[in-house]
Amino acid sequence: TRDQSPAEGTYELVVVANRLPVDRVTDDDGTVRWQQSPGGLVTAMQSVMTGQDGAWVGWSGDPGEAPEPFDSGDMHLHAVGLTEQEIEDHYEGFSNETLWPLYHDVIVPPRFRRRWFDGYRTVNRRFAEVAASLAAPGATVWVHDYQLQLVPAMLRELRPDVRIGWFNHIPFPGVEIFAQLPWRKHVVQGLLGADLLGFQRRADADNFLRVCRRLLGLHTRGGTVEVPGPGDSTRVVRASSFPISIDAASLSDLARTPEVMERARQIRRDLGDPEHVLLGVDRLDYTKGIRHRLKAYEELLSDGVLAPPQAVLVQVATPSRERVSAYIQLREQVEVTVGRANGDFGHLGMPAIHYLHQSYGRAEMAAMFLAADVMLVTPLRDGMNLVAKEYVTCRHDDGGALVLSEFTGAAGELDRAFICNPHDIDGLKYTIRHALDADPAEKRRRMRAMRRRVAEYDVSRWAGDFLAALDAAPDRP
Ligand code: ADQ
Repeated sequence: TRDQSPAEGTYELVVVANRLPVDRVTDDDGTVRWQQSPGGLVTAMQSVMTGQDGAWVGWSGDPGEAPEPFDSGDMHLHAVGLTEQEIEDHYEGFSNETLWPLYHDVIVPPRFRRRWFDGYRTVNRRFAEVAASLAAPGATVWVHDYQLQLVPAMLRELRPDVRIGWFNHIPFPGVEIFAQLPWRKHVVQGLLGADLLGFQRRADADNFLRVCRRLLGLHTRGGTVEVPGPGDSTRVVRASSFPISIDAASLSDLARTPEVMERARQIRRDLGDPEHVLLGVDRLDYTKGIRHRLKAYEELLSDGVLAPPQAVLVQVATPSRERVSAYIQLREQVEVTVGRANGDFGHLGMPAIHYLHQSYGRAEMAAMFLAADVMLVTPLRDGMNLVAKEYVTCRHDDGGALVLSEFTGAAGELDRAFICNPHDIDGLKYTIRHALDADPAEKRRRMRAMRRRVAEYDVSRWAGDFLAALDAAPDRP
């Protein structure tokens, strides 16, 4: 029990993310309970929050008033309420129709609407206020992702005593692209409220530093930005890279269980015991290169290089952002392509492509990874891509082969994959064939090297490195 001003809380570590780490589920008998969300961020933070006095600020996922704060395990969970209109403006609008395409190389045109930015600012302020009310004096606050880029500066204004870190899960674009954003200065100034800005790749951090120089005329030196403060004072903000990872040990253990290994064999039998099983697993998102992958596969079928029943492609496409028009369009395009390929190249009981627009549990995903001879990870742009890391982690048999786009963050670490440029359809076809036909000993060597990398640099290393760097960030308050 320490002396506190009413504006201060008691939590030494506060995580601020778009979503809470739990989902509300309603059981058959109508009772409502909270269940841990499957996402990697939740697992990552659990390893650093265990035994800590930690709080998590996030949206519940439903419109309307926020549920009362509650405790879950070692964490205090504080929900932020969003109205229908705020979900439309802040989340679906500015976050997913403006920032998401802008930060992913404008694969689809970003839409700039003033009302959306107003909503973004209002919601960011609400998150900042809740975080400010929960943080203990001198606490550490870790803000996540592109939905909350204004929070660092808003929070610093309310609570200059806390350490503020922000991590970007998606790419940070080059200055020529970022410059399109009408509110570019607001966003950069929002971020510069932090002590440490974390990015997936060095290149993303460098893009941010260039934006600071070119658009705000700030001075940068050795990965830091000098931010003018009151009078002659300057604050120093560091921008570094921390490639996110997965809980490799627990996934590897899961993939070794007899149940998962038997399920993997069953999946191959269900597919008709083909010689080659190819697999894609993505959120149904235009950044993931699903159309390019299907195009290449369809051409391999029509060239007669691959044919069912010897070869099958399984494409799992998780439902995502289903109210945003670019996603509705993408779904139609993908489903037309799959339908055409099956119509042209399938046989009774033997489709060329098995398409699944569904979510699965971790064990089923691990079994699919174990069953796949070639994993196709072909995004046009991706901050990291955890599916690539999950695939190699499940391959304790050193089997399989990973085809990986050079435009993923993961390609920086998994450079022993079969690297491809998904825009180059001939090149992609060649790389898929190469991954199928390469010498098995060579494939095992590649797989071992990639598995080693992910096992060493796992998600708790990622979170630990970020928090250590935040603790050591240049300007202690
Ligand atoms: P995402 O764009 O969602 O993440 P990714 O990194 O691949 O992309 O993570 C997706 C996760 O969802 C994986 O753990 C995967 O196993 C799981 N998943 C996918 N389809 C599923 C299904 N049908 N059923 C069950 N689980 C499924 C964003 C960025 C990435 C960055 C991560 C983390 O876009 O670049 O790697 O955040 O920072």
